[in-house]
Amino acid sequence: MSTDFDAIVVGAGFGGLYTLQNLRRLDMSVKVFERGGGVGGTWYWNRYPGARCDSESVYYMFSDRFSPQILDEWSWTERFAGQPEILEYLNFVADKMDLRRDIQFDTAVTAAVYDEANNRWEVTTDDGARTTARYLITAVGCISTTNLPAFPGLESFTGESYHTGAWPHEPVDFTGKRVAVIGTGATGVQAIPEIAKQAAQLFVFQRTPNYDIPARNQPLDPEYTTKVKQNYPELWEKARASGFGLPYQVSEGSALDATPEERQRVFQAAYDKGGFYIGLETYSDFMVNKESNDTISEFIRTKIRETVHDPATAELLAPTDHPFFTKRPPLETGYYEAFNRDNVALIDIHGEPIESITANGVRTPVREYEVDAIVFATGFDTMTGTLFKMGIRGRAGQPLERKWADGPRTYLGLATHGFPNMFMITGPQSPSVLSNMPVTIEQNAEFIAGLIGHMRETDADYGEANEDAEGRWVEHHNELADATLLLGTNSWWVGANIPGKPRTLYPYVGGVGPFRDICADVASKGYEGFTLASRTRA
Ligand code: N01
Repeated sequence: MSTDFDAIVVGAGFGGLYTLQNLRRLDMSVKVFERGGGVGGTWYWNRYPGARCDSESVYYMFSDRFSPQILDEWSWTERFAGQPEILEYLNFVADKMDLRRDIQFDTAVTAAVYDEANNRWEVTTDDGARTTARYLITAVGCISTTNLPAFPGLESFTGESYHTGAWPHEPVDFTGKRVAVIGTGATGVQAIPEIAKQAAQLFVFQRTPNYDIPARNQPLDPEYTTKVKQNYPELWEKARASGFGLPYQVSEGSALDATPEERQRVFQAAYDKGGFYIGLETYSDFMVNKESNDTISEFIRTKIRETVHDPATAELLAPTDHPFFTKRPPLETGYYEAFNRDNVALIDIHGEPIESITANGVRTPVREYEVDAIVFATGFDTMTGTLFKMGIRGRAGQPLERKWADGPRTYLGLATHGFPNMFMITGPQSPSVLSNMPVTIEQNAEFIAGLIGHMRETDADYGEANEDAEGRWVEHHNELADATLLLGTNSWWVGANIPGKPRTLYPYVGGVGPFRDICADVASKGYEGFTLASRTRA
């Protein structure tokens, strides 16, 4: 078996699968390493009850660029697909395109070292094997390293414990059990209503309330799906040119230009439509204008107060410490209604901090909450966590985590100076998590394949982002970030959920369409900002 390839790709989720296909189109030999036992990435690991996509399923898939046949053959059953259906889709894609033969499952990368003398990457995996390749492409996802906070006594708990991001493959039955859920981000918000239906008693530990928006999920009408399929060419173009990778009708105006009555009507219509329409199709300045943001924040708070019967619980669930959309707003299905059930109680960690995890449950200054199971919905070390775990060493043995000690430094989020021939899918400082991921992933993978194809055509085998181009990108990225309200809110978008992590905006806020235009411009100028050369000794 060969241990030397043209390219090594890490990860077999949306990003890895599309990258593999694009590199095959260049006739390259490719090896994909995947930590999980199957394809799917996020959708392989996140099997918690209620796990569902927050992008509308008809747009959360590969476009015709991957395979017109797959686009035509696959039909979703729900407006927002559940985890099992998305995993089924990715398996369908892998089978149809015969992708598995290049993927080694159950294999984690433990080191990836650039060998300067030979201009190759040497990758070590947890089976002890060493594999080399000219190119290293990381498609490790943005939200793939779980965060389990170091609660005192964590190890002493004798009941069942789960992290939503590493859920067992068999369904977990909470029927008749006392359960604690810690965390109320997008994941907790999806899991809580489902667990509440089974558990005898559910204690929800909340640190920060979110502005949760109703998803309004429903079965998809086949007629609607057919219509979407007929319009796909136009819809994909619109999504690619848009701010968030979705073909929505984005408003240009400020909420402050509307009368209160007009605003109420616009908000209500988008709220009734469900999903992210309320953030994307109403007014355009929520991320940059606090006063405008106050109007929508209050609208959602009012909805929370109207839904939750107990006024004290409603007040705890209504966020007042940050503006709407400065943290990722979760989509909810029956989340607020769950708190109207007799078996569900909300514990505000600010008023009643978690002192420790005990053998029997969770202890606060008020009491010990005895439970049979604890579900940690405590999120992830996003954007950089997985990259840092891979032992990536660039020129002169420089560790990636040392280069990025004060925050990521990238060129277009796709490459970083000092790490030649290494490219990233949805890396920090690219639109990534501020977009509908498949649209962004396609753009990233196509840019990288285009760059490698160009190098091969021009007999270059060494491609590195220049330091000055990187510096200008970081400056541009930060300038845009500074103009928003995002840095003022504690969220994982700015690394605030992980103690000691540099506080900076990790995803690029300039929008999917403008980012695509910038990349196209870079490519049209012979990949301006990259040093492309022939370095390999004969
Ligand atoms: O993680 P989170 P998540 N003590 O970091 C709390 C995506 N996603 O897994 O807000 C007590 O958002 C933490 O509190 P706070 C989506 O992009 C996508 O829910 O930091 N609590 C928070 O409540 C999402 O944003 C889909 O104050 C602690 C929670 O744990 C991202 O995944 C579906 C704590 C963590 O929330 C991550 O969501 C679901 C501590 N020490 C998720 N530490 C799709 O649609 C943390 N918390 C594709």
